[in-house]
Amino acid sequence: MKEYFPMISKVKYEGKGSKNPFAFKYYDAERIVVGKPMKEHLKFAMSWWHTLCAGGADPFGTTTMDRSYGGLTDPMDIARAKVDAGFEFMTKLGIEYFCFHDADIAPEGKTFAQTKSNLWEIVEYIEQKMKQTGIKLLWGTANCFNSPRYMHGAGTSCNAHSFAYAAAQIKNAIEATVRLGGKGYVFWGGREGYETLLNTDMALELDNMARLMRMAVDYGRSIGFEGDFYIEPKPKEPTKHQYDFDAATVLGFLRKYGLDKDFKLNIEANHATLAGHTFEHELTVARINDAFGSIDANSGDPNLGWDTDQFPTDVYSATLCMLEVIRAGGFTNGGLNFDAKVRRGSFTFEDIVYAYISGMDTFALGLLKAYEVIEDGRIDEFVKQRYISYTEGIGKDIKEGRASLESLEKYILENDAVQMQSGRQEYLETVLNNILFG
Ligand code: XLS
Ligand code: CA
Ligand code: CA
Repeated sequence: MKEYFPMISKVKYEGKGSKNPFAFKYYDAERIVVGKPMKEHLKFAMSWWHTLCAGGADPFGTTTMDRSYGGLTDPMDIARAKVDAGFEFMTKLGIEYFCFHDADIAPEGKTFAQTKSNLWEIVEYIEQKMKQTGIKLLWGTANCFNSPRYMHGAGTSCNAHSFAYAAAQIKNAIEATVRLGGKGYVFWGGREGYETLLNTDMALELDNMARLMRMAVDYGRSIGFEGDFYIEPKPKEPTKHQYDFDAATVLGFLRKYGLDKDFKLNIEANHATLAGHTFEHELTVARINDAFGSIDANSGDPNLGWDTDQFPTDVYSATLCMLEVIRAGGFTNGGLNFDAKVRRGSFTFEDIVYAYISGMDTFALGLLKAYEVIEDGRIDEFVKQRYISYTEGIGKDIKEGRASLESLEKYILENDAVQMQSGRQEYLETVLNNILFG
């Protein structure tokens, strides 16, 4: 069989002293870290779209990356070659999961019936490869944002025919996910937002989006899907205002429509920063609301205001992310999907290998450092002490629901000299640097 990544055989862990660009410096898959192998803490996944499909096109220029897989022209031949290349890549890197959109794995046909048969032909081929390699599906999704039929949205379209088309696509994408044993199904609302309120019935659009999600849950559960449905928040791009703005907004939506039992959140780093939050803020909001599900690991660029989907290399951010994952009890159905693409100028297959090695090493180091932060204990202890006033007296009464405005006024009349304590932010930042670089 044709080899697409001849520059690597099995990528191994060689330790931080290694200068081999095709070796892991921190990711040691089988190393036991606090009771389980690193690979189980991290559950790395390959994104089919960025890794096997994206050609480097941007609004100002054409593709730079050859994704013809050796000059193939027939879309179904290309789709099969992507399966071969993808499984070769994951096997060599030791990546045990992947994620896909329907449109990434199989080409659209002239009719929906043709699209459906293309999809199922490739699903069967993927299924064989999964059996041979033991690689698993993390989550599946439907691409309901690319086609002109979704120019006004999919679930939130003003056009019921577009809504119905999205429903048909989602039905098949859920079936494919179930058939491939996926434990997650993602809704990312690419076109689910608006450009101007002058032409928008926001109430109907949101009700309809919830209706589509309810249909997905009902259908998924009826065919045996026991995993999690996810919403992936993002504030803008492609629409000016996307309905799933951030984790807090999504939680409000899910609760309003009674979808919170079936849905969790898929948090993407770059989307968090576009919403004006940190990655760890969004993860914390998900965790404290029992909605932590899965992660799209990538990063944006502080100098650019759009979704650059870069490979994550920031160990500081990865550490704070992994701290949240640990606090959430680790991944259950979710994992760490590299929703990341190489830069337009990094156009060779070799660059994809470097990118994944770098992303995996970054999160492996982040995992180790997060446990060091916990073991060190200074940060957690500081936070505990900071809220100590709620463990006794009036604070305990507040926390346990025994206080009222009257009882607190009485207390203040007798004790009106409030003593404050420092938040010690600079000290804590030094502690973190000390653990990361000390
Ligand atoms: C785009 C999103 C998308 C989702 C899946 O910004 O990140 O790729 O993860 O549809
Ligand atoms: Ca994503
Ligand atoms: Ca993104």
